[in-house]
Amino acid sequence: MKYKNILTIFLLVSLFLSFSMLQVNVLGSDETSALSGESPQEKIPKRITGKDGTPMVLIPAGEFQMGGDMDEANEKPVHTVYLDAFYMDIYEVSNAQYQKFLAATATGRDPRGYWTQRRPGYDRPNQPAIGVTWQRAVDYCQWAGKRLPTEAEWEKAARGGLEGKKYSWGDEPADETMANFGKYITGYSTPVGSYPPNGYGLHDMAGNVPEWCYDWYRPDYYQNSPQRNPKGPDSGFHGERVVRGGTWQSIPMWIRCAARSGATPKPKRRDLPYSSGFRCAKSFSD
Ligand SMILES: [Ca+2]
Repeated sequence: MKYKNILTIFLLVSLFLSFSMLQVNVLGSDETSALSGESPQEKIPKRITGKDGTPMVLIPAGEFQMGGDMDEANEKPVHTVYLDAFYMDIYEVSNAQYQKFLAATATGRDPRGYWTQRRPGYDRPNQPAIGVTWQRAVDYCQWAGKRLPTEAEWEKAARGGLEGKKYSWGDEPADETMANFGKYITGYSTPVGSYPPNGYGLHDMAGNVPEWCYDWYRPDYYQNSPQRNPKGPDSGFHGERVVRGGTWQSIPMWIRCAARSGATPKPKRRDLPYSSGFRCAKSFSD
């Protein structure tokens, strides 16, 4: 009888330990992710916080289909691209964050800006910074221990893990519940994160403010771009850098994941209200 009791206790303890280990595994899979294809044993965090205090999410390593097969020649051909794992800012950089950068760096101010002056419609702290030159965006990212995303990284992130879909949420038509777009006359940018996230948890990859990428812009780049970790051509068409995602003014066509455009890195003052904001990326290996 005594022997039976000991055996029962032993079995109960074993069951409890097995259950606990199962729970640890399940919890662990929510917080970390295997670096697919490279080192299945290695666990890396799915979310991190950048030096500027903003959350970033892991975009896993792997292939995706880049480009579009609509009428736009600069999106063709659709081609397979492999990217190493990287982190992407969940939100566009806000006025408040950009202000912190200006205050913390030698520059201290940016006379071109829409963040230090009262500009009704654009100047709230949680609205995205706009009118940022490409170089200032690069400087901000560096200050925050990050970098601008490449065009390929931006598009993979925008697709949110979906393949061959038109928008960051899928093929459903764009409407006012999904993104800030189509408000050409009366609209403004909205506070970052006002619309639902995509499959990777990223907000405003469609519309709100357009976003600088690292690459020079060339309409024909996809004809001969590298298959692994492309970083853009050596020079830009009319000296332009890539801008992605469309704006609060865009028609649906221009907030598609594949839609490409370029802009002069240092916009003219009169174009500032319509020029770019940005978000940062970070290599997993950094
Ligand atoms: Ca955007």
